[in-house]
Amino acid sequence: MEEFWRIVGEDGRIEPRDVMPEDYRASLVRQIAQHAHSEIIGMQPEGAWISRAPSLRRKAILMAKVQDEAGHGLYLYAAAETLGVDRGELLDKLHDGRQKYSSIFNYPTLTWADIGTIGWLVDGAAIVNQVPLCRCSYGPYARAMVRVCKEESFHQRQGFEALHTLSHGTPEQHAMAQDAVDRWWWPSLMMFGPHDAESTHSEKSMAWGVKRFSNDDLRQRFVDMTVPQAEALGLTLPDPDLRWNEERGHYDFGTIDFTELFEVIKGNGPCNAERMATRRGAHEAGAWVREAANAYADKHARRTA
Ligand code: FAQ
Repeated sequence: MEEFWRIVGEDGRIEPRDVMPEDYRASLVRQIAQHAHSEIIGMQPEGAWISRAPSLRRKAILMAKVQDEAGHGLYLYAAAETLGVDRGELLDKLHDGRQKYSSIFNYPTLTWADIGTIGWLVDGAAIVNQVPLCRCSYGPYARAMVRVCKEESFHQRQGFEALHTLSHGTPEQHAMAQDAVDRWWWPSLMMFGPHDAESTHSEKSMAWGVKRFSNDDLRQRFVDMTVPQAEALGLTLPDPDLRWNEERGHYDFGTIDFTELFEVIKGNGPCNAERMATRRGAHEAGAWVREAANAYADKHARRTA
């Protein structure tokens, strides 16, 4: 294992054929699978608005964004497979609840403004969390993150632009934008996970060079980045305790209700049941595609043999 620690110590990359501790491998499978599942479940809240987008331009943009999320899921399942697991097995674990996906996708998208808000806040939080992962110690995960982050960055800007249009539209449109931000702000802060003191995996993940910054540090970075953007949008963030702290050089913010996060993770969020039912249904409806792809691969393998 000396070689593993040497590479990690020198900020190098661990590659699939390198020797690695079993708990490093298992923890990466857990995190990458959870990340992949989040990408494909994350298609649902926005997908629900493709047929209701307010213009052809907005519809084309949203379709492209949702397809990007599917692509991110594919890179991530492929990265997980380099650790010796099979994506079919990972999907089975998602479907029977043994693996998780991000809490954020268990909230409903009630109006068109939710779509702009997801782009702005949810993709914004995802970028803050994922940019450091481009330098994580596991090569295939780090490389997948580079492209994912570039695409998320575009998603974030399109969300900001959509929300800016609403915020500067009629009073009703402005109110719709404000309502969406009021509902998505706190769940977005929860995406970064529990407080550092309650984060079970952080210590090991940091030692392994998987995590570069703690949950609370990234959450603070997100708040600091987002407050001026809210001002530019002409919208307020629903936190009376949010204020610049000159001494710390950061924004202070109110107390996060982590009971809500843990309830959502346990399956008790507003849309958990619906998201899982839709996911299982899509998997069953796609069985013929997997059968056809396998038959095609077998035919080619026989021909080559
Ligand atoms: N939701 O010890 P920690 C996207 C669990 S972005 C659910 O701190 P860790 C893009 C955690 O698994 C969203 N579960 O864990 C997009 C652990 O449970 P376990 C996806 C959560 O791993 C945008 C327990 O709590 N991004 O999809 C959450 O060190 C728009 C203790 O927590 C990623 O997955 C949560 N929010 O840190 C798509 C990024 N937080 O396994 C569509 C990669 C914590 O012990 C539309 N992942 N838990 O039972 C990470 O960076 C980390 O895994 C964290 C959690 C930071 C999420």
